Amino acid sequence: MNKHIVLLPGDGVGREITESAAEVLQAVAGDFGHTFTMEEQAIGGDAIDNVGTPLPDATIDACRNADAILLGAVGGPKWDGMSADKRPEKGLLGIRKALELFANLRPIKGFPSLLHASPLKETIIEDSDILIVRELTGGIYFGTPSERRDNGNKVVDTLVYEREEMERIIDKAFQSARLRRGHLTSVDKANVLESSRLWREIVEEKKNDYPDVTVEHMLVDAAAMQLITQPNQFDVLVTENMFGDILSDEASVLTGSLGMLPSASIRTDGVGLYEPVHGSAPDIAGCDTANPLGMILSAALMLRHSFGMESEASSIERSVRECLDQGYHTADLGMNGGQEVGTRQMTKAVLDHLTV
Ligand code: GGG
Repeated sequence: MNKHIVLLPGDGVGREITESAAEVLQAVAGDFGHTFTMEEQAIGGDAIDNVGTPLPDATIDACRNADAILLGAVGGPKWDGMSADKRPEKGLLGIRKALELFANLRPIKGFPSLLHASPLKETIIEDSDILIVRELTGGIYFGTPSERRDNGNKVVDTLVYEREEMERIIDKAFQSARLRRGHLTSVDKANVLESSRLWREIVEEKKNDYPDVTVEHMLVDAAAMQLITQPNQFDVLVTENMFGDILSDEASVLTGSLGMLPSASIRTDGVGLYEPVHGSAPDIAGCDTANPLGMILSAALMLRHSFGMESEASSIERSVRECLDQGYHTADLGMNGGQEVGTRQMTKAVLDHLTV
């Protein structure tokens, strides 16, 4: 197959890890007889510096015409003082919105050889396997007004959701649960928020369409606690934008490091965007110490979800598992023993362990 991929390295460690993923993808293309053409475009702080806006039109156009998009990370203290429309994160939120990528799938899958690296190793399960389905294009990250008033002493953010925005993500979560262990946990704050009460009503309506899926509701504060204390009760967890952002970062402790988590941002059809859950880690940018595995695993998700290349995706995931089993680890994984390696060496290890 011939596929065209847009690379959006972004800021901080984004460039290093995007290069790693691109190399792995080219190796997989060679192994399986595909041709992947790749084109780089600017986003985030990188785009602000070079073009004056976090999301240039050329980036949106290229993404619209691509078969899939791989994004590194955006943000950094360099742009902290910028006005709201000149912040790197505006580029990330903007591309998700422009492409209507409303469903963010964040698989939380443990690698057995990393379990001892987690600060919660006493409570986690050997084979943690949770899918967090996060609504990605609505809620408080997008509502207007979002501004300062009274000389900056009063702030307003706005949480808006349309019923349809909730319905489509809840449907996606039910469909995902049906393909997994058949259990859906819907997370909200229905004791306080009107938006959560509508969310809960919709889940109740929808559950009649999915009789093979068991459903429970959980308040977000309880979910935050139980993700850590009883993670094995969860199969698919669905929630709105901000709750999903926070809970999925929290859930990363189950895998040993935020650096391990991939994500897919998709719509019902059309192009998908794949990125690691972690941010730009500006403190280690350019140091060759960033963990590239969240990004490499995002490339595997891309092969599976956007291109239907199951064997190719599995070959990457197998290689990552093999590398970790052999003790290769980046500094964030905090393992005792084995070989601590940098971004480049970890990428090379993954390349070396690829099998068809
Ligand atoms: N690769 C993820 C990334 O760059 N995260 C930074 C960020 O702005 N996150 C907010 C979000 O994912 O909504």
